[in-house]
Amino acid sequence: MTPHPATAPAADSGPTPEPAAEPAPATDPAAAVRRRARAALETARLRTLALTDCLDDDGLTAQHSPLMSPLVWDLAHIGNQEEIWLVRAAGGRPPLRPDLDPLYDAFQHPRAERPALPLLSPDQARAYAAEVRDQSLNVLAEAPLTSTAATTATPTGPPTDPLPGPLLDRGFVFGMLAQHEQQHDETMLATHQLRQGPPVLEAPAPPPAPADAALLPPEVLVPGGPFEMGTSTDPWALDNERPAHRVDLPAFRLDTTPVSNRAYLDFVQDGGYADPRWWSPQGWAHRQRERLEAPLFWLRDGDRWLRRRFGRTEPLPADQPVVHVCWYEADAYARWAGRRLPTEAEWEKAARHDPATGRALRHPWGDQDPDPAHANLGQRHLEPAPVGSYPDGAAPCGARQLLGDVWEWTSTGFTGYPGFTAFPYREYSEVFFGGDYKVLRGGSFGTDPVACRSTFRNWDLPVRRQIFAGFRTAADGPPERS
Ligand code: AVJ
Ligand code: FE
Repeated sequence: MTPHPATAPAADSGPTPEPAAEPAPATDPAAAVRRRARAALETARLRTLALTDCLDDDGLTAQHSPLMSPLVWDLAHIGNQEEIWLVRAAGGRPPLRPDLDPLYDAFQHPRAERPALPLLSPDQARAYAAEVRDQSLNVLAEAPLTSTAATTATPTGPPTDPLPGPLLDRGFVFGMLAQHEQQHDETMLATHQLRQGPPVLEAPAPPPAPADAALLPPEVLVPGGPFEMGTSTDPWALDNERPAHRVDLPAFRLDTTPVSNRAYLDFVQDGGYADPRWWSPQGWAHRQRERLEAPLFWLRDGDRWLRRRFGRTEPLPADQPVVHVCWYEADAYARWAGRRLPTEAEWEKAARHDPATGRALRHPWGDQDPDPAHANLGQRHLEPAPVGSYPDGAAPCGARQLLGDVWEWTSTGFTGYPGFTAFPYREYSEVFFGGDYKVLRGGSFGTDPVACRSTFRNWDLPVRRQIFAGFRTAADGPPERS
């Protein structure tokens, strides 16, 4: 068996796919934006195709779980969103397939209903996505990519008609669509994990833990004080990450690494799932109703534990971060451990604030783009790396693996920052504000670097376990000496 990367080469796993040189001077900032946008779109498409070309038509049209769409729905939805935003709104071009809009509108059809729709076949969906991509690359080549550029484009597409100027500013809408496709690529990876049947994805194992992993202090102290949360300047940041604002936090302590399978197994073996003291009232009701006894995909085999991962059953690796736990399980574990989940603001301060300069960093390690030494991102490995990995990706506070490996549940519900403005459409974030959704931070091994930074916000319902989510715990810090 020849191991080959399961999915497309990630932008951070070697030379970035370099598109044909633009006939523009190297000093033209628009040319640099175009190159970056084109590379991000191409990386996303290679991954989309890798995740769909590995199954036959039955595997693409089947619904592998009522929680998920058939993969062929994601494929055509990726193309349809790109048509709406890049071809119609940014390019001002006439619609290609306006008849598809209602079929692939996530708000018109819940996931469970999607298999019954008259969807495009796998071949039709591939051809449609490719046709849209041809046009959007033409739009990218021609679009004026500055905030002041006037344009004669007349956006025709639903759901809104935002001004093309802000949409094109520093390539925002191209970055938004690359992130959209990568988000669906992670969703499709979760569908693969839920799918029954022989394995079709392969990837090399992550590197073993570094020598100092066993010597790390269990927690780090983040001193009290203000920091900058969110961003007003990152060109591809999505609306819910904006605007930047000052948040003052008391000192707190945070686990140096995500909670491991070994630590979580202690909770399981201590009877944690049978003791309502550790659970919130809703969490306990949910545990009872669903008879939860361990993370999703764990299997008990006599007195040892196995896990199922992309079609293989293997011993549970004790030193990897726990994954596939819902918010209720994370919250119960934290209470059992005498701790709590971090708030979203605490997580971001740990992942961004540089006390040496007072500046907010784009990533825990600094402003450089992620590379394979920083974090386990981009589907290079199809599992988390051992806790304590990636010393080069450590934050100024000393915490490791804040980006990559597993999404981390926080205690905070999803809402808009002060001064939030929906852009370019309310359905990306705003319609989810104030619901039952909990914020997740940091990204997983399945998240692409383009959709991962210290300001990036993800959210899901507290019962969800099919996402690649784990957590770390926190505690109030000692008061500052004065
Ligand atoms: C940000 C992951 C919660 O999948 O529901 C994809 C991303 N939005 N298409 C989701 C998204 C529209 C979104 N999450
Ligand atoms: Fe979508």
